[in-house]
Amino acid sequence: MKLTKKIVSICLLFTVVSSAFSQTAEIGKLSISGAYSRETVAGQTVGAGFLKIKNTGAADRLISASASIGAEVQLHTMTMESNIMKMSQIAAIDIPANGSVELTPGGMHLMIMGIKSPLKAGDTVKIKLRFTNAGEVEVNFPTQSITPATAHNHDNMKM
Ligand SMILES: [Cu+2]
Repeated sequence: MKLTKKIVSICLLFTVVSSAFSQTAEIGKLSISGAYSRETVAGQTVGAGFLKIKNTGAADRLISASASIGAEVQLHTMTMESNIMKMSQIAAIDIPANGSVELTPGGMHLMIMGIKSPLKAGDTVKIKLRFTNAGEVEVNFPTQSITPATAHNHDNMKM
């Protein structure tokens, strides 16, 4: 007797998108991972970049960033002000000694100002980061869709 099991599983893919481009970079004692940017809609002149910086050395600071696709790249933070999220520019982002800093939607981020054409999912934005001690490094920021979650079904899988 043959037993066929019907397995239905739903996979929810949150911001995980594989890319042919490396989103990691190493400079000095810093290692950068999970860098990505978000797609923009027509007419939108700003874009955002997110990443994680891990530090295995002494304290450092991210002091500036630049990208050829935009007029300038600013360092931003988000704060809650009477229930409204407000963005403001900051001069630097501290990276603690033997610690890490994460730039995420809703928190600190890179703001690409004056983008020349919309960022599309699948594109890769190159952003140059400058640190006080570690120096300069260029990082690939693959552009991800702004859809928060993508669902797909694995139907009628036979086991
Ligand atoms: Cu911003």
